[in-house]
Amino acid sequence: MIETNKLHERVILVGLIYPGQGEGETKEYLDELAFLAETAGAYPVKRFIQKADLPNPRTFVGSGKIEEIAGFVKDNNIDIAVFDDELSASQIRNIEKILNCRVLDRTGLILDIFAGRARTSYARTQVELAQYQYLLPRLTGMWTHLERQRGGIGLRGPGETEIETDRRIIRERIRLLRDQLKKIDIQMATQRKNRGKIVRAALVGYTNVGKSTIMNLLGKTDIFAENKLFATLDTTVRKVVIRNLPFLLSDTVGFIRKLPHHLVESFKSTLDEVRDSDLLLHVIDISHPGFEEQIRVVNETLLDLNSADKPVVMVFNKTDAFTFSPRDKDDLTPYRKENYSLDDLKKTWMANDDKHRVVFISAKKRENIEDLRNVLYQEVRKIHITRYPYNNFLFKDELPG
Ligand SMILES: Nc1nc2c(ncn2[C@@H]2O[C@H](COP(=O)(O)OP(=O)(O)OP(=O)(O)O)[C@@H](O)[C@H]2O)c(=O)[nH]1
Ligand SMILES: [Mg+2]
Repeated sequence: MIETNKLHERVILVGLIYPGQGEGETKEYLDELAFLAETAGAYPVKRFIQKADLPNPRTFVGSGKIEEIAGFVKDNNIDIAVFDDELSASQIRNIEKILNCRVLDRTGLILDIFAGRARTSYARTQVELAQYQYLLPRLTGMWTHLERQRGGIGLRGPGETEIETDRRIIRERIRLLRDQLKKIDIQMATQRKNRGKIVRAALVGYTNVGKSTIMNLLGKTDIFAENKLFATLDTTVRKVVIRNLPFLLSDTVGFIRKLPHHLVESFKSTLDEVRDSDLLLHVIDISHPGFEEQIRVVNETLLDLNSADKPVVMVFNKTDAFTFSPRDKDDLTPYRKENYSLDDLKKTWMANDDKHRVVFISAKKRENIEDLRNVLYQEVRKIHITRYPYNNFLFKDELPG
């Protein structure tokens, strides 16, 4: 769906600067939105930002701004205006009327990418459910979207009676998809149970941080890894053996800020893999300027998944791409984040402590992978020993005498 009809779609990005939000942060957010748009196959032409306490209830940005955007859209052949927050049905309707082009919000964009990425029927079912749940309250404003959805949806509006019929059809479809997913959930749970007591570790983290690359390194798999958001939608589980210690490692969908709640819900079964694991490998892209916020987002999502209390290994990846601006000797202004070198950072809260183990690696350049394997070995072993207290022959090389 993405490659064929969107390759050359020209989009503009629209975001608000909320009180307390810095310039750098705003840029990062729109960078991410641009990356999402590019991942969906579109070409971001220009960004519009406006300071506001809250989104304008009618048009998201103020009336002057929306007119300015309308002028730009008209003069520059813009196909879609993408907004960085979720829009209501009436906002979509109002804005479409003024801009005279398609309007998409962040959630809609993420759903589009997911739809293009879903490979297995299982992932497709989950995405379809999320799409319908998103569409239901927005039907009146969304007819242009329905029209352009290929496969799956294909409804047309915008007459009121049609909308009522559409609503009924969609509700019915949601019920059906939920039932289907329930059945799959049961199958998956059985599968997981059948894996027995073997220790389970899950790679978690923000999207595009290198989870699949690490999975491929450790699990000798060949998972699709690329510089796009949400390269992975389906969960892969592999048996990994470090020295003589076997465990299961799973790679799954990445998290992102403002991940729509119903999306998390529809991906419940995929994320059950995280819920059911004994150990988390929280992968972080340390070369990303917003990595600290990304850590926060991941931790919040883990909290949502009731998985915040599992043992965690923090894997700081992409050390090869890390850059910083060393501070001038005579510079007396306080240190800024950008002034920290990797060695400085390692002395901050990122230092190893009892609560979490920390490793710095470059999966791409294969640097420090032995460190990662050692830490994994130790952490898996701790859990393994509690499971198989009489089976410690595995570790006889480490027993005294
Ligand atoms: N510079 C650098 N790039 C890396 C490193 N590890 C992974 N990458 C690149 O980062 C991009 C994303 O890698 P993936 O492994 O697909 O990331 P992911 O976390 O699985 O992403 P999603 O599945 O989209 O959530 C790819 O272009 C990788 O080649 C690294 O250590 N250094
Ligand atoms: Mg991946």
